[in-house]
Amino acid sequence: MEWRLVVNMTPLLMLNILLEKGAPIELAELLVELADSVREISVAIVTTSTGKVGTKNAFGEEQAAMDVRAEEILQAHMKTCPFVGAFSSEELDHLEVVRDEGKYSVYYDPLDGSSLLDVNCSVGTIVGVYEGNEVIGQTPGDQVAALYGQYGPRTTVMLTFGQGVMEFTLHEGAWVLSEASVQLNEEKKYFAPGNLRACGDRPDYYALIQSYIEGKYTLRYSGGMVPDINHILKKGSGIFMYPGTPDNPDAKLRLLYECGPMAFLMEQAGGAASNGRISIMDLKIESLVQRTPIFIGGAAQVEDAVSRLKA
Ligand code: P6P
Repeated sequence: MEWRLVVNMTPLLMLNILLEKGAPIELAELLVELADSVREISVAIVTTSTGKVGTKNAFGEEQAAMDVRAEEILQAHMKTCPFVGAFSSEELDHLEVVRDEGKYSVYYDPLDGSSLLDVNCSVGTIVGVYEGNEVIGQTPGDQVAALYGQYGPRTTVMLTFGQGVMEFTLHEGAWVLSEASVQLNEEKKYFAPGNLRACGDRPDYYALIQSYIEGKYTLRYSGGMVPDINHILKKGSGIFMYPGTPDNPDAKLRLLYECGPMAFLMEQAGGAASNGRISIMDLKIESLVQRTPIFIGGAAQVEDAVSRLKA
């Protein structure tokens, strides 16, 4: 068994917490490696330009300097972690195989919401982990771990490996367990209505939004999926929505790099995630660039919303 050199107490502390919670050693090591990537990105974000670099990602979206820098940091960690066999990213157009004997493949959005950097809003990194190097044909329900890092006033990591959801907060370079068991309670009325433009083509979505307004729901939408989902997990309530339209039924958000990991985390916290017809966790992965509509949050709120929308 290959043990990593623990350069400081941080990895050991987080590693021990994950092992005590029942994580297999190789997966715990990988999660610590990913948390270390988040720590490095949190440092880079402060000094790297918020501007675009003139290149495009696999989805044809313009790349910010921090998209590229975050990708570099994650690739460096994925290439050194002995348990990673392959990885792919929202910034790549292929699966990067790093070692045939690797136990896991890793799929990430290195800097989700990078268009918010120039206005200094909170952004994040989203990661899903699968066993083996071949994810096509699997479902997000096959994930063995998922996490997101949020770069806000504080840097936090929300993670699961199937034993509930834990939050760690970066404190003076060290990861501290800040919430041992994140759970929804559905007591408050929050909503995060993404893709409001769809109301023009979707009278059902428009009617749903109207009902939240009439029901005096509190709007909590930042334009960043990570802070918007984090709001639901930390407040214990709410729904985030990003529907499709007749012209673009699959909408914008990516199954592998955004919706799948978020669905795993939300279900582990007692919530649910749907594409408007079935659970995101049951969607068959057919390509690395697959997109899906998403309705995610408290289970009752998701069920109610989906029942009132025409799939
Ligand atoms: P829109 C950010 O670009 C992102 O991928 C998610 O973080 C966010 O939820 C969504 O797109 C916002 O999309 O259409 O509101 O800009």
